[in-house]
Amino acid sequence: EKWPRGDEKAWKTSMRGLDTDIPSITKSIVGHVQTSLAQQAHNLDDLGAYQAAALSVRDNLILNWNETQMHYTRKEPKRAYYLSLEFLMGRTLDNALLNLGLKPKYDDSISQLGFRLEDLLEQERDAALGNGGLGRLAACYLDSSASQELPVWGYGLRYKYGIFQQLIAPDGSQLEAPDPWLEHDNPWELPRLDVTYEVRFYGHSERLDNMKAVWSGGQEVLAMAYDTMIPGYETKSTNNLRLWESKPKRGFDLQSFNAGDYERAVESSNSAAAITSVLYPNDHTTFGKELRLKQQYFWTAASLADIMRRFKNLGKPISEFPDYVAIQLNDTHPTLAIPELMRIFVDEEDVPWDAAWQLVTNTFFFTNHTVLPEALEKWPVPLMQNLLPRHMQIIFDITEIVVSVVEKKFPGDRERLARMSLIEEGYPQNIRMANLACIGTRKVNGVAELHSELVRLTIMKDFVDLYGVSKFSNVTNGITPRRWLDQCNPRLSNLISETLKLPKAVFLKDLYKLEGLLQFADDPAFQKKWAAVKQSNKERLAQHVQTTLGLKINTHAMFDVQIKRLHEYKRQTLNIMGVIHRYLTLKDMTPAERKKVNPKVVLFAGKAAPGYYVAKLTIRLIVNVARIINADADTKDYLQLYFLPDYSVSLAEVLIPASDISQHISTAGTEASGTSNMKFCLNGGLLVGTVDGANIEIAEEVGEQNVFFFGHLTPAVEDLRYKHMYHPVPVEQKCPPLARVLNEVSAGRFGDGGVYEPLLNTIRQHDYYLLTEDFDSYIQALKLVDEAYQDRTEWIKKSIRTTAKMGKFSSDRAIQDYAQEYWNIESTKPE
Ligand code: GL4
Repeated sequence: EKWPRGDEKAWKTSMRGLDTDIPSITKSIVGHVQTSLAQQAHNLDDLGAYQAAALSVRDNLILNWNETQMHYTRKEPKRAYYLSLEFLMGRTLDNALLNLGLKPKYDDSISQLGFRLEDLLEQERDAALGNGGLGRLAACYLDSSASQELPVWGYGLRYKYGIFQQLIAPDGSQLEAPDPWLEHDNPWELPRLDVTYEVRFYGHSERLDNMKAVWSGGQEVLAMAYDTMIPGYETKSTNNLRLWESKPKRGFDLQSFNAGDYERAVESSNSAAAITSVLYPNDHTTFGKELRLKQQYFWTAASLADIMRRFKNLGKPISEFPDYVAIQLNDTHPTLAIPELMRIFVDEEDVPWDAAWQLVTNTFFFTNHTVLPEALEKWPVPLMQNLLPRHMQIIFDITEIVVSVVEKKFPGDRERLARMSLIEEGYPQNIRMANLACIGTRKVNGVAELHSELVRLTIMKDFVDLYGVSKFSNVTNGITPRRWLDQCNPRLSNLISETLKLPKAVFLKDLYKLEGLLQFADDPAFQKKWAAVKQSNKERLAQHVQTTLGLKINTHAMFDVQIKRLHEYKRQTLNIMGVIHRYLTLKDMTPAERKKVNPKVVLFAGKAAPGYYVAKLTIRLIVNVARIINADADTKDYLQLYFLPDYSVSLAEVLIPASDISQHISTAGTEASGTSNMKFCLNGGLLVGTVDGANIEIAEEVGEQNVFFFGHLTPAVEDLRYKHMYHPVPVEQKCPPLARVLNEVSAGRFGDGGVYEPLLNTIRQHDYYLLTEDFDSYIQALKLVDEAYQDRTEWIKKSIRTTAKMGKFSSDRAIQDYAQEYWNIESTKPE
């Protein structure tokens, strides 16, 4: 091949490689201090040193990233694209160092320069472009894809503001502040000024013959790419997460400007930038806001244009599109990609409608993440009609496909047809995005066995009847052991490596290797080391709470943790009622009796959606109960309660390794999977939980004797709710201990008499999430937890056995499942 330009030798001798020895690392860091930051040694603070170190690490990432992308371009493998509105990445520096294998060297180099790596890591702000489990799952999947050298790219939005910062007001309630995470330069992204696409909104669509149309007019905005490098663990393979930012197509609207309407000209630029300004802070609820629909289309249109351009560069016939492209829809948020790809094929590429539909349905895959009805996306037809007139036509045309296949298989079954239609009748009519996502994709999956079964039995039942069951399967979620074992719990990772006599890389790449720990579970010397690691993690957390909140935690107590979004179905209310019950029980005891009680620290963290009144009231209750309990001299040695504000990925990394027991106590059938349950167990924490989501599969792996299960099972839930509705029984009768707790709260024992009534009434009245049904068995389970903890050796054995059996829950396993059973892609790496 001919060298493209200039003096080949000049190029080749000047190309730099990775900085992998300490002197070049130090040189690179200092170089960034001098030039990129224009600072000097004498006034460099931790933040500056972090930035210089990050820029130096980024240089290494970029070199690997370039090679990987060039390799993909040359090799032309089939690629998979993960479309997610949320990527909850957390911090990057530590992960990049681990994956590059350069952590010890950077550590040395940074010490030489007079800083501590640990301090620099703390300077980094979380990239918090997600709400909770769904967004964090996407981040774990990117790590696993790169680590397994799979050609997978993520596509999302570059929100200017991530999930809000949570503050606690003096009265205990949640306040929200914006999260300007880009305030300091973000060293982990590359702006791609040359990668831009125009995205149209509004206007009108004129139908031509052959099912085609011309969409014109309206407003056009620009999508510009920002690329984030995703390094694989111990491999050169470095994938890409491409996030789109919206920009006005022109700085101002020339026409309005010439007309002397300056305000209007500037306004158009404001509205374009608004599209990617903020992450919607709702988990499990949809609000039907036009701006959210704009986000969804903006993102899917830019991503598909980009995918299409890459495909066209291959020079293959369009009929081979699904041989080169697989697209995973992370929940229904990117469902507009289905009509958008139809629009591209039919209107722009002249593919006949039926052939286009074949291609589309062979390209997409859909993951459902919840069966809660309030999370099922529906968009009003008039809104869609106005914003995306061409897509509305296409959705109506796809509806015709549904009608004809259902008519053929179930002639005359009008009710079935009404349920399955993409259009829900009403005023206004609504578009059912889950139905569209189902019929427009090759496969639909849930995220844990029970959840996938519920998907088949409930929201997708009619579609199972239509397509057969094989279209609907399961991929149980997973977590990356790099972040959720080695990074967050280096002591445990070291102990495992030393005990198994294996380099860390062996079990961090093949988590089933942890099974080797089983043979050490009964070894007293190992048990002692295991317990010492837990203890030091508890002290690390206590230190963190001390410095951030000024609170003193009893590190000799059992740590009982519930950290997740605040939601009625997750039942933080059950937990706080249990805490109050424990407090009242302690108060009833004599001092001598108390001395026999297992001391416990209960920790909560989590954000509530800003508009979710009952969830916010729960936070307020927890904070105020904590104030009373922690100040009570009778009980404070036996029970402490904390609500840690502003839960984040980084906070989870400190909390999870410190937990003895964690709570996963959703009403059976409501938590699709849960992923923090896996993280706790991987770090040797035990679970108290309901028979729900991935708790079930965790128990299958670790043995039911190592999980504290309680509560009604999924099949009972529907009947119980029915009874509650039509034959309500007062709490006083059904569950006296719970009634006592509710009455104490009502009576103002924890202050604010009266303000909690709306929360308490959710339990006294419908009790949709069945707290009154599960309270007794919950308290019983907690009692078993206490008893088990008293026998510390037995407890440590349980803890070791739990960690040992977590192999299944590596996201490497999950992503392999997607790669093989869904996307049909293969590993490939640069030489
Ligand atoms: C969620 C589920 O609630 C959670 O159980 C699951 O682990 C996660 C990832 O699959 O997806 N669904 C929604 S919506 N938010 C979630 O976190």
